[in-house]
Amino acid sequence: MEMTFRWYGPKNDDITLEEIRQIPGVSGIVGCLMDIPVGEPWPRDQIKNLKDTVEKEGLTLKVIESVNVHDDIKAGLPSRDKYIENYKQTIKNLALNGIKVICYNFMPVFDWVKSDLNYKLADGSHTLIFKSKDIPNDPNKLLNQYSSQTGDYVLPGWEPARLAHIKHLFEIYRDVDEQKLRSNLIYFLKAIMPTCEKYDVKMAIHPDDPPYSMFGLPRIIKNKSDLDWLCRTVDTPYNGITLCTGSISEDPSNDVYSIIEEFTRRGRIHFAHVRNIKFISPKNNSDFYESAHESKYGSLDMYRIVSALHDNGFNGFIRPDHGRMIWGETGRAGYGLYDRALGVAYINGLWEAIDKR
Ligand code: CS2
Ligand code: MN
Repeated sequence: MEMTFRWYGPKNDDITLEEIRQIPGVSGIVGCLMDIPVGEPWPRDQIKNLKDTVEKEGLTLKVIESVNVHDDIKAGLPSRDKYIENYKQTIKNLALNGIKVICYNFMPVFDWVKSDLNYKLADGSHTLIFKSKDIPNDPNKLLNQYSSQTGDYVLPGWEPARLAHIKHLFEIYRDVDEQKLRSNLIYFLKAIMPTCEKYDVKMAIHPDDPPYSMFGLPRIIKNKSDLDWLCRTVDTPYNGITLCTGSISEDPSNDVYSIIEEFTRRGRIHFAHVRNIKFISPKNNSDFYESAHESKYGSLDMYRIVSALHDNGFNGFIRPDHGRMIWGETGRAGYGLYDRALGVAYINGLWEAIDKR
């Protein structure tokens, strides 16, 4: 496995590459070009710039998170073919700069949903929390709340400029149920797979977060059978998975350990997001917050998670996922330096111990 760390780029992240390179055991950056509007092809020179910047610090750039998929593709509009061509161009341009894995998701309109990005835990740290009763019916309310909590940062999937057209976005999904969304995903994958194969770039879909419908919009990457369907329907290793332990586990009926075992064995997990979550109360049993990475702080057994990857031959990229804000740090929700660095050290420690068993 190769340990990586997500970085939003010089203009969109307070954390520097100099800081990241000092985290023991991190060799790769998971990067992105935040400023390219969704659907536009990523220019080769801008990718090269990013790669050069990362490599100057002695780090590698082999994973992109995310190349977002335009809503016209997800909704299956006639204009999707144009956006698919752009996506293929982006894959090619990334490949020519050494990128091996592209993380993306197929959630309509939004990326992840939480009810509060700055929830204070008993130890004084701050974290992301999901309480179903605090999710407003109107996503605009959530957008306003996020904007007030994130300051200058733009949350991927919650870009105010794109969501200015939120009515239109909901409109285009009016007749899109799970079945339609599935066929639109397959249409997209079948169209891009030849490019992925030719340029040796693996696609890695991120599970829906949370893994159930939000705001009446369909979600289709929620559990083991969805992942199985995805892998069987477009049956090539280039059609793979970003296994996000937190997102998958947010549905308490998902067994994250057996999902990791199965899809690692099948060679379909190219990228792993390893984080812990803590279910809050037995009554509302899908409410949770994002805890420290260590097993005892959350509801997941991180030893079992890392063992499931290790013992089934995982050789892809891995990163800690969201971290809490600790030691007075402020910044991009979920993406501070300190707690994610602790996550790296912990995952690397588990890996070494398992490896020497
Ligand atoms: C990420 C996702 O921050 C996060 O939770 O895991 O936003 C992820 O980057 C996207 O869903 C992938 O497209
Ligand atoms: Mn994730």
